[in-house]
Amino acid sequence: MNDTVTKPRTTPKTKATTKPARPPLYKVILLNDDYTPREFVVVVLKAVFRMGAETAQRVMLTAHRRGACVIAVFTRDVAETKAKEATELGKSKGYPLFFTTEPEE
Ligand code: TYC
Repeated sequence: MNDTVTKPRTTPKTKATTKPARPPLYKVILLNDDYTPREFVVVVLKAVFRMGAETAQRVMLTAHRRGACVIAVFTRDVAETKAKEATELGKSKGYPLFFTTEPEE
């Protein structure tokens, strides 16, 4: 019908020259307390953070001796969800076990 009508461009004229930035990462930190049984901390680390028995034991002991231990790094959403899930597991058993998050430098 009308041959002179031009279609709008659907692809950009130029390609982006820089790659999209990586999402910022957040640390999940395990805090020590005086009441949660060591074995229970290990169970939670294995279940929520998919750690093997030896790693979970080592991480638990590091938090126990030093007061805290960085256990993993994720995108913000994943870090916050896992920290909450792990903290809730302790709470469901009446333990004060606590996992927190903070942005990586
Ligand atoms: N300190 C606890 C106890 O002696 C064990 C424990 C270790 C608790 C690490 C929390 O993040 C923790 N029963």
